[in-house]
Amino acid sequence: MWASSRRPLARDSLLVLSQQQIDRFDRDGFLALDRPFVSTDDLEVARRLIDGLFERFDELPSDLAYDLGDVQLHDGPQQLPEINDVLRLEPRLLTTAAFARCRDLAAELLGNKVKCSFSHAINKPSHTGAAREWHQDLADAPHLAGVDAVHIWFALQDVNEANGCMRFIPDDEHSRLLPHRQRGGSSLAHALVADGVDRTRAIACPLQGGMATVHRPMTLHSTGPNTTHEPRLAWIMHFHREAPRPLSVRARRSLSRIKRSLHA
Ligand SMILES: O=C(O)CCC(=O)C(=O)O
Ligand code: NI
Repeated sequence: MWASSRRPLARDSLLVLSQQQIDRFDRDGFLALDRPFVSTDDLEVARRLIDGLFERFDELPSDLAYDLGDVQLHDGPQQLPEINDVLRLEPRLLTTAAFARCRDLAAELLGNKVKCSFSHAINKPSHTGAAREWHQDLADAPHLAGVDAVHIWFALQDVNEANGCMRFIPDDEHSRLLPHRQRGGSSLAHALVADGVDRTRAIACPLQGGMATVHRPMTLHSTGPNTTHEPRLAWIMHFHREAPRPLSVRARRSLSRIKRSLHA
């Protein structure tokens, strides 16, 4: 059992961010939500689907399922198994309350209709010394610089510093994309690690299952080892603002008619 207690969802848990939370996100580049925003039952549904994917880890294509630890592709026990494109591999995730609530959360922060551009899951097996070291997600996708996006790290069980919760370094006016190198300086590693990180400002974000942290692609973050007896699982969703749909020919003609009549 991953959640420490059964929690029905109170009506007032339905998420509406306060202005203070939105301002904090804008200032720091991250936000830890302070209460679960899905019921324990809905959390279990999502957890079961992600668990099912990790049970099939060895059968999944190796370009989607691999180790974020020292060596990306290898047989046997994995240090930090990651599965990419989970919505394509397990489309039932799209119908979960967790997905709907995370999309609402992204829409609140981005202030518009949003699209989930990427989604992955990371397992931290019990008693793994492997940390996901400091990095900026933008280093993996520098072509997305300037895109208004939020990355939601949804906790599938209670997380804290003992099992590897998220830690962030607040953005400031000096924030920029730092140089990154492959983990351990090894060409066999997939994970990128940032150089020159000032860890003294790091903030750990313990969460109950069903809560989430949100961060910007530029915000520095890491997770520590999992020293507990249970694996630590997270489902991560990247949302960006949906581009406005181009107007249809008919709509463009009507618009021109209206403009002409205004200037007539
Ligand atoms: O779950 C982890 O250990 C790392 C997650 C992460 O780096 C991310 O969500 O961008
Ligand atoms: Ni990351």
